[in-house]
Amino acid sequence: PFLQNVFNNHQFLHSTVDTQFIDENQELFNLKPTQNRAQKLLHYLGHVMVNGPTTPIPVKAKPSSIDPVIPPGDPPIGFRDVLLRDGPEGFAKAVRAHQGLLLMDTTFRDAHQSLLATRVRTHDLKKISPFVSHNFSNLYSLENWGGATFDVAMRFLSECPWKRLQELRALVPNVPFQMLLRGANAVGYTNYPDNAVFKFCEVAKENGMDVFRVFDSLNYLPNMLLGMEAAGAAGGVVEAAISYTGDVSDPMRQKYSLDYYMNLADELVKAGTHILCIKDMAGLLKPQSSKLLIGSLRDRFPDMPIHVHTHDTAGAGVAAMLACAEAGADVVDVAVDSMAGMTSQPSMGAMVACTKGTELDTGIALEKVFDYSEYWEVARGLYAPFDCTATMKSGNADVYENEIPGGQYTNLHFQAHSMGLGNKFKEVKKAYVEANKLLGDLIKVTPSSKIVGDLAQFMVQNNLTRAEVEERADELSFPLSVVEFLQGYIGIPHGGFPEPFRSKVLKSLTRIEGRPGASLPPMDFKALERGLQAAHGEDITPEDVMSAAMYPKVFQEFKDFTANFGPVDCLSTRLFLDGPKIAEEFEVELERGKILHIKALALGDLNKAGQREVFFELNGQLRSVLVKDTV
Ligand code: 3PY
Ligand code: ZN
Repeated sequence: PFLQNVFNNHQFLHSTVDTQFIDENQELFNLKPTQNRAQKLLHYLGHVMVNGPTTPIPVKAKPSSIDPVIPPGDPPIGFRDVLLRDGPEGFAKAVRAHQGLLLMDTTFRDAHQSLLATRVRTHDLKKISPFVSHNFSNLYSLENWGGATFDVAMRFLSECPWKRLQELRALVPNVPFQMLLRGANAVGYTNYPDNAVFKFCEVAKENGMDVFRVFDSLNYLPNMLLGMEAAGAAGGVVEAAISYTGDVSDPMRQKYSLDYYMNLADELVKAGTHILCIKDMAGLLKPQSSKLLIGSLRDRFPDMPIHVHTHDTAGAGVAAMLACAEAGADVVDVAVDSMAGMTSQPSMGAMVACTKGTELDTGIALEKVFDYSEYWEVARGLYAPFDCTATMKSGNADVYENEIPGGQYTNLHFQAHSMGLGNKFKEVKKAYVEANKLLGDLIKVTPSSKIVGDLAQFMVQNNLTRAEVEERADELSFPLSVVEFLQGYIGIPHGGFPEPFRSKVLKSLTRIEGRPGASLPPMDFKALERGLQAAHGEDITPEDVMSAAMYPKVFQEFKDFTANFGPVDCLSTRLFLDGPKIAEEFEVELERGKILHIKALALGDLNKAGQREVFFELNGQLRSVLVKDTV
């Protein structure tokens, strides 16, 4: 604007001013791109047209060119109304008293975390939200936040995870929102100071979160209790989740026996959880083990609502969830059909159909599930470049052996294939089993699963057997995550650390005693806020402070991106990923009622500075942006 004013200045135009100063100080013209939001958006689109998407694309498929259609409907009262009226205790009572089986829909979080590398954007979630609110008002909850979504939103989608929460909340007032909280790790991969976990929950609750599923990747009770306290203090529904591994119905698998789970459940109930969850992150529950575990929990805690989470990796998800429901579970997790199966959750349509007319009837109309599924089938096409089905064609019952969590199973499969070594996946899975044994047979879920995965890849890369790793433990350079795990950075595993392996690896390195977060100094949020204001300007919100508290570097990069390209969340997913075609005309709603009409006109030739000029028509006016060609 300053320059525009100068160039439009009457005296300047008629050369009646001395411009020598400008001539001699050309660095004055090294300005950042204009602050105009529309111009920034053109800059982003030009960038994508010249260089491709800013989010890494694993697969060479193009996003589908068909935009999903939103079916119509009207919103009735849901469980969130019960929660707002009666508080977390009243909500838990209503859930337990409910006749029939309740469902949590994971489509907005775990399903796309497991199948589409967590890439689903707020844009596509928002479009279908009114339909969910109107037609699935009897869901126990909609899982739409936490886990990997927080990090990926900023890192790869260049959008604010808090804004997603706020916008979805406005569109879905009646269904409780659920998030996955990694206990003392909040939404990160490592322990945070206690006050950061408390503050995070407080801000999440204020922004519309209702149910906090709290787990710890080692089922380490002190970490779980910390997360539960934080969620409870924020006024949220506390859903303490026991991560499930092994097989309670197998007498040969006694490390994680029925007693182990019952004792842990006792502690969590004693600690005041509102809901008790079994989190079967790898999909290991078979009908037989479901019956035994859920039946025993139901007998021991007749008044406690029980919620079960699973993945369908082996293909037995529906059978297992039916067995859980028959054994007394109140709620099970499903994803809409077109986003279900394989490493995702079992199919909503299948659960609804299989319980129809029985005591477990979900009360959900199957035709609505079909419509919902149709939306997602088309929406999923937009994410073809990230879809695991590009390389993975089926689930696999070998998960009962390797116990790899759903999301990680997809990641490892993809990594093996992208190295051009499809058959390496089998080797990685075998190494995963061996790495798990080396580390003492762990509960495996983020972040402990990553530690086992890192060790497995280390073994494959260096062609090492378990015996060789054990023997040479004092001389090998292990991945940092493995060393830090052995130091006690994420807590203490059930049964303690493996010896002599631990001592051989650590030698004189420090060992953390007890709960890692207890020894971390509290985070200074005021100082953090001041630092952010100095770096990014005054309009730093409490939500921004929490984003930076969780992911300082990712947040900074996100803010830098936005300063350059503006908020790109208003772009449709195909435009975001692929940019417009030449001569394509489209509309972008910058904010409610503020619509830009854009036409992509042409891509200029490469200039000497390695840039291209990209020409657009913006609301009828010619505009261009200069983009560095990095391809
Ligand atoms: C996560 O922590 O993101 C998970 O989904 C664990 O199952
Ligand atoms: Zn999961």
